[in-house]
Amino acid sequence: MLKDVVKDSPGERVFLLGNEAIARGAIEAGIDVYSAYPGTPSSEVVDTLSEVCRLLKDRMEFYLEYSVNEKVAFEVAAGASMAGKRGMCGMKHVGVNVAADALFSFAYIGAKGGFVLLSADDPSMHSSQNEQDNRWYGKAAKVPVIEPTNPQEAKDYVAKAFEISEKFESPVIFRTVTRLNHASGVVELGEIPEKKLEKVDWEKNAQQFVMVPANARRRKPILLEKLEKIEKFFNKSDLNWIEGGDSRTGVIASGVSYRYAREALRRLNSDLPLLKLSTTFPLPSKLLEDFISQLDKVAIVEELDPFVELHVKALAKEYDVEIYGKENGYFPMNYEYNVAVAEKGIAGMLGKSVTFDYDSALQRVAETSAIAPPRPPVFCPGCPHAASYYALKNVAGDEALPSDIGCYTLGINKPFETVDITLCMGGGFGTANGLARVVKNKVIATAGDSTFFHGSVPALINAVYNRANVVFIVLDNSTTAMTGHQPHPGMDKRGCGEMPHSVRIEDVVKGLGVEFVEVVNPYNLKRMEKALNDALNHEGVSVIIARQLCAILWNRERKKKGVKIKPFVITDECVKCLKCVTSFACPAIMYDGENIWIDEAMCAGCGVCAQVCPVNAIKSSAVKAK
Ligand SMILES: Cc1ncc(C[n+]2csc(CCOP(=O)(O)OP(=O)(O)O)c2C)c(N)n1
Ligand code: SF4
Ligand code: SF4
Repeated sequence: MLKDVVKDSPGERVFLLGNEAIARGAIEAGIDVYSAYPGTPSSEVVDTLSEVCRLLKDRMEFYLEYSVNEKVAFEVAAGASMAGKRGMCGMKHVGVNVAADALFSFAYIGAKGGFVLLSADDPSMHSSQNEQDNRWYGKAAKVPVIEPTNPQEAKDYVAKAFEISEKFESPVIFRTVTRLNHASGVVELGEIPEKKLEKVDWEKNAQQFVMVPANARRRKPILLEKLEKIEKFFNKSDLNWIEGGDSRTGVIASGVSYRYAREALRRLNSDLPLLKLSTTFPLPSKLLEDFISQLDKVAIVEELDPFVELHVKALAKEYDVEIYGKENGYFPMNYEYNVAVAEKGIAGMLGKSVTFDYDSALQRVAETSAIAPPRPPVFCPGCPHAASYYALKNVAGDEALPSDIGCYTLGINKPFETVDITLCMGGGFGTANGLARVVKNKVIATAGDSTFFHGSVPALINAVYNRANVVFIVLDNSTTAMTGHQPHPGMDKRGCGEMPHSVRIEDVVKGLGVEFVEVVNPYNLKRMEKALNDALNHEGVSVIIARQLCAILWNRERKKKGVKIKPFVITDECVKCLKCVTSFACPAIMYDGENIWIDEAMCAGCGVCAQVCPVNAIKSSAVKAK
């Protein structure tokens, strides 16, 4: 809880979420700058620090911002580091793809003040479009990677990451996974430093900071030298250790898989030597060699790719040790691990049976899930995106409908089916550019407001410049809803509570020279449909900004102001045609096969269903009461 994150009582043990522990680690490390673009499972770190930034202003001053995207977030923290300050940035795994251009060159430049990049990976894709193993980014960009294995380490290792970054003048990737970000555990608190965010004089050093080829060529050997030194350091680092007994059979486990492997060994009543790895790049070859040289058999437990396994295989050529990993089928290549996965693989190596019939248990879970009513995610009652999609569905024929990532991706589902493509953030407007050149159909692309700022603007510029014939709809609910309602440049909020200068989407669009720009409230279905028809008749780029506050925030806002939400009701005039259920499907509208009614506790009072009803049977309770 937030109160524990800011608690000034070193030594006290508190219960923290993994992401809160990382936030506390950043405080104890005395960060100067934290920048982030939200994304599950990383978001609670920036959201927590955004509160902390205000609460600890007088004790531990730092600058926090929600950046427009991950690349900018990376560059904000890198800028601070180049000035000698401690900079940290946070993002989900795919965010690192966005920031990668800056990451690769910053590795050459190197960190002056400590620099830590939090990469929150999502094995099993709980909330992601893919499953990628960002340890490869360390190897590809030549940047050290450290991985905590529980909430205590999640806190403690932030400061260690900064120390490593400063000692070797290198950015450090702090790689976590969902099971750690969203797990809770007991964490012993350290000290909160007393510091002000004091500005320093900028020290020019073009040879280091300006990556023209001549300088980059000079920096490359320096980078390689650093890696060698870091590897030597990691060989002796207290982030890694060996535990367990003496045996010619052992286990290597990295990141959270160490915790699964440990528990699996306990269940198997086996005291095998276990090498815990938290420095996954550069891998500590000496430590690994010393370990495997004593073994006949070794199991490697790591989620996702065979990252450690491939390295150990290369080392093992010198030794007579059999490797039990992913490549010979003892451990899976995909999805997140758990104790069962670890136990099965280790038991397989030992030729033992598992201690519990995991397969039957999983079978029972599957059978039970199959009889539970399906609960697909749905738009909230009153969601403005649902209204936009209803209008779009009414107007659209066979148009191609590329979309993007946000709450509005739910338009993939019935009854809307208005999402034909979701690639990556910004990819909706981007793919629209390509489709417009090769499909006979008109192209209507949708993107949320946060997504617009994040990655859609260059694609919009591209469409204007190349004269594409496309309709772009910005589904502007005035927030980044999907990841927890974080601020973005279009909003009147900033990370640390300061007054923002918000950027109006229509100003951006008009400034780019788009001739057709309309701002519409999608709750007004007729106006939304008219805007869509007009846009479809327009030759060239047209932009509709469908603006209505996210219903969750609208409800909160009204509650705060003491404004009573007036629900809608279905009157006796209802002819049970069920149009509101089958073609709009607001979750506040209930139908039990016989009766149809609106749940007044759920209804947001948006009035869209009243416009959907063909016989005007749905009315506001405010009107009905008169
Ligand atoms: C590169 C990348 N960064 C972050 C995310 C996480 N993410 C998914 S949707 C989204 C933004 C959604 O906001 P918006 O576009 O305004 O749509 P809303 O959810 O408000 O409807 C974010 C940050 C992601 N999927 N990819
Ligand atoms: S959180 Fe807001 S934007 Fe997302 S589905 Fe609910 S109402 Fe719509
Ligand atoms: S007014 Fe109608 S559409 Fe809007 S939230 Fe209530 S039931 Fe749903």
